[in-house]
Amino acid sequence: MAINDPVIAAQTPAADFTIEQRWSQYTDDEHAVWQKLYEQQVKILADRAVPEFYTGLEALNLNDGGIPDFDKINKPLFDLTGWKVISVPHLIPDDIFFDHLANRRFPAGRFIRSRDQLDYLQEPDIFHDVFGHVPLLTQPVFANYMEAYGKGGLRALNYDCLKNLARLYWYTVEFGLMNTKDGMKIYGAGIVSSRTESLFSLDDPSPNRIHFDLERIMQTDYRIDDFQQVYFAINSFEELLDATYKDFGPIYEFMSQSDKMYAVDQILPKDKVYHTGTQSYASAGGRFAKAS
Ligand code: HBI
Ligand code: FE
Repeated sequence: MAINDPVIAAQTPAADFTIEQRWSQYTDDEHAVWQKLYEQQVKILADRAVPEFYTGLEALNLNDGGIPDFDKINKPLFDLTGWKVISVPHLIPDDIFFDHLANRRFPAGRFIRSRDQLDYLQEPDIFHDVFGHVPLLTQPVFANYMEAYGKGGLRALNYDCLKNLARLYWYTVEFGLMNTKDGMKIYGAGIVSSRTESLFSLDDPSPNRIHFDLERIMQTDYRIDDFQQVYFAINSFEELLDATYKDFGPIYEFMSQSDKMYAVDQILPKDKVYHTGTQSYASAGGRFAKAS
């Protein structure tokens, strides 16, 4: 459950798990936490994120001094790609989540992390969701991918292939990298909203960096408690969208028969490898490593 946010606690979510944002009820300190995270993250990111990310930040004016008012940012966002941001109290059931994405509604947590959680939190707060995910929803091809993902998710429910689809989301929407004319850049929300992983994902010799392969990714395990041990890179958002336009049916058929899974640090003979990681970070215990 999200940290004690009284405005969430005062509401009963609707059937689709939405609540009101009630922007006027954020405290000055909550706005200050957003501003601190925003300034820190934009500084750390410098030019490490894809250009479309910064275009989105500007288009939605997310640097307006505090927590964005969804009623305000939904106007330019809807005009650009037909998406809008809705408020939810916490992680919501997969089927409801997919249905929102399939209808161009992005569920964002209403709460913001506390000052003693600035660096790491498990559950997506408004900074992870709105700073991390929403700017790229202004990019038409990525906006189409997110809708296609939602529709694919609804289908996956019928094949019991949810875990495969969750992996695709994880290694693209959350932790994806992209090859650009200026080198490898970040587009995944989980990275752009993380002070430390923004550096680790591109610079550290530890993780593997491999080219995007949809079916391979759908069978690759992932970690939710620490930096990724593998990152997958695309050449463009068009490549990502094209990969989801083919009929997932046969893929689901095949995967629902086999529960084959590749380990997070595994490299396959067919992989197009950009960097073979040392895995030194993970093998030293990662963020749980004893201070030596
Ligand atoms: N709910 N609010 C919220 N935000 C998410 O990012 C989210 C979710 N429910 C399920 C989910 N993500 C993942 O399981 C996706 O891979 C489907
Ligand atoms: Fe996320």
